[in-house]
Amino acid sequence: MTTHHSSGTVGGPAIAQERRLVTSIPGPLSRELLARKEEAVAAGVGVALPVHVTAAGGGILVDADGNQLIDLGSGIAVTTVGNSAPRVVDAVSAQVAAFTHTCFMVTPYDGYVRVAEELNRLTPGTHAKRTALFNSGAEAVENAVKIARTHTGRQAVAVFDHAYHGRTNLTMAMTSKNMPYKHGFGPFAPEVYRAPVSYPFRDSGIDGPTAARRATELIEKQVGAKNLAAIVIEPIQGEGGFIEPAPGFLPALAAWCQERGVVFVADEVQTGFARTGDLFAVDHEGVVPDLIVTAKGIAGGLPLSAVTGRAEIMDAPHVGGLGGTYGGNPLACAAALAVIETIESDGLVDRARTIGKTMTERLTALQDRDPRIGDVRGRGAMIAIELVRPGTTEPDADLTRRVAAAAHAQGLVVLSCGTWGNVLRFLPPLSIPDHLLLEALDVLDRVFGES
Ligand code: PLZ
Repeated sequence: MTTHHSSGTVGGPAIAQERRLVTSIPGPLSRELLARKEEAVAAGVGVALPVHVTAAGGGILVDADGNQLIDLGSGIAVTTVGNSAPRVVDAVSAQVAAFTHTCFMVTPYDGYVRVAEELNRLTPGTHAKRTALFNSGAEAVENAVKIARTHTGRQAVAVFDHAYHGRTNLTMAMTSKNMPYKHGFGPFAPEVYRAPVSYPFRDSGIDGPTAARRATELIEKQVGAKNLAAIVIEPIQGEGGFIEPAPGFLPALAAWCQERGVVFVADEVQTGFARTGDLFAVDHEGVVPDLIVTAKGIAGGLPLSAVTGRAEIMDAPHVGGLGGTYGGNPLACAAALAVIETIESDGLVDRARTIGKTMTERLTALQDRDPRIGDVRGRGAMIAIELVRPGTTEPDADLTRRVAAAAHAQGLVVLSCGTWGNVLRFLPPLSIPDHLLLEALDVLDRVFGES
């Protein structure tokens, strides 16, 4: 059996697994593309690092100028199995030659049903399950809410501070951060209520069950459990800053939901599919959600998302009530089946844990030397550092921007996140070889020293 992360060349194109800078970043051809982008693409669509990518694989992005950058972003936690992962390339190539689309609601096909079977098998819990497929994370979150509402006959939805659930109208309402996601885009969907989350770095001393009680008491007072269709929560908040709740928070919320007939929905769009060193982040504490929402890493870069959960909840909407033209497109389903096979055959859940251990050790050592790193957190290949003024919890977004820019200039793709924009997050593809991961951490060390 081949372990793709240890080979020298991975991905569709054989890309040498080395960082290489032959121009400044972005180089002249990347700048040319950026100029065209500014003329042709709506200004609202921003870009974090304007390099003109021409190929990618393993832990490397190649740009038009011939630079090779180390990828610590995975296209925001999508290419978990690597870019153009071999099995994905083979499966999608075979599918594209066979047929590209029928619309599952018109004439069904095997790939959709197999993805549903696999998700029913892999997601937490041994109860009878059903799955419905969609295109984007936001679309799947919206459908989870539709399903929870028909099942319960209730309308209210509870979400959390720092939550991110998408950019569609309902999911904008569910997302907490105004800029850039919501500003000027209202009015937003009604019946969405926000509760405080557990954020150990900022509410130290409040344990998980106490934080859960704080949230559920607020929901009981302001909404009423009998009006509540669902609680929707990211087990580790992604865009909000990789906020990992204190132990016991998620189990207490899930138990509260169960006692009151509230549908407990885990949004595992960013945390799912081996990313956190478990197949799903809720597995860490043995939490079994009623519904689980997946996307991103599920299909190696092809657009696919899913809602999976208890059969009696999933089957509540009337026949014809769920769907969409492209949901569960044959190419995306072929990719998802190849992703699942890759995760299982290549031991990628363990690989994520190893990557997490390496990153956490090195970043904690850096934190010991640099008091501007207030917190190192996350699990598996989903690790972040929160940057603050030394000795305080006052966010330092400026330093975060400077460090990210300096890392980019050194050929390191890092992303920022967090309500205050002061969190640097690291989401390497699990196909990154060790030497590249270590080099990336060396570069970060140096960049911090100089910023
Ligand atoms: N739920 C937990 O992380 C997407 C957003 C990038 P879509 N996160 C990346 C951006 O700025 O638009 C996300 C997520 C969680 C839902 C979503 C939404 O997934 O596939 O982007 O719709």
